[in-house]
Amino acid sequence: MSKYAHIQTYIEGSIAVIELNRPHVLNALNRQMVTEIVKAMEEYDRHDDVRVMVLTGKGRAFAAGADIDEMADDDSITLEMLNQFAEWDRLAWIKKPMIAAVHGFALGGGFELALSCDLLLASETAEFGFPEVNIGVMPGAGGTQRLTKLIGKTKALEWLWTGERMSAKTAYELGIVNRVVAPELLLEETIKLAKKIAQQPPLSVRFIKEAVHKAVDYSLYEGMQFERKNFYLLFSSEDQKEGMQAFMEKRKPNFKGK
Ligand code: CO8
Repeated sequence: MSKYAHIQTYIEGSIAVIELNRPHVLNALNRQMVTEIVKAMEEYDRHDDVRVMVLTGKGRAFAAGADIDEMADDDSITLEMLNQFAEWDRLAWIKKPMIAAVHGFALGGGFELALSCDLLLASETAEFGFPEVNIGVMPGAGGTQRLTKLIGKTKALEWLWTGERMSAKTAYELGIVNRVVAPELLLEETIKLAKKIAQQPPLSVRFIKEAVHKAVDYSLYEGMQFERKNFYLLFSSEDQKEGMQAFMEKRKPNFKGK
């Protein structure tokens, strides 16, 4: 029996798959579900067999946002005391690659969850948006920040103010989505990409992720200093010796993540 109530998880080779599992409400994210997602990802981040994580939704949506029924009666003080978004912050500390495989709706908190991942594959049926404005609120788990950093202020404001939904094609054109694929191929294509990344030397993958994330927040100078430290650090790894030796011996490298 699964140890989680609202998600399902499994490991396939070196890939961990986390499925949002409240399909009757389009995977609306209640608080327990968010706790479970963060817990599962943190566990897989420390799991020796896992190199890449894939996040997807069961049923006809990725996630249609925060659970409106659960939060409808909340007041500001309750939210402040719950401090639930502190949990979302922990997603930013996950070191391994996270790929979102999105089909159907990715709205509000669902879109924020997808944006918290490093890469995003979308099915042709995917629809993204921040409809919070339509119900008198606004994104609270990073949406205004992550979307703006990705597509710029002018475009982000229009989507956030109108609350309109964007197609997978538009999301691709805006640079939010890595690839758009046929619905029946979404998970297969995502796992294929995950496996490709999983074959790369894990320490390089990890330090590249760290450095790229710094590029979003740091100045160019600070980012380059950070990158350089990670570059130097990789020369303490067995995989650097193995990778370069294998190149010189014209054979395939065998990376161990050490
Ligand atoms: N919360 C609770 N229940 C939901 C939600 C939701 N966000 N979205 C859908 N459901 C439920 C519906 O109530 C319905 O349940 P029932 O069958 O019992 O009536 C079931 O899912 C199916 O939905 P619909 O019948 O409405 O399906 P449609 O295909 O007609 O419409 C839509 C799909 C367009 C997605 C529609 O359901 C909708 O507009 N949903 C709400 C979208 C929304 O406003 N999302 C933003 C929520 S606010 C938010 O995310 C704030 C983020 C803050 C941080 C995150 C913290 C976790």
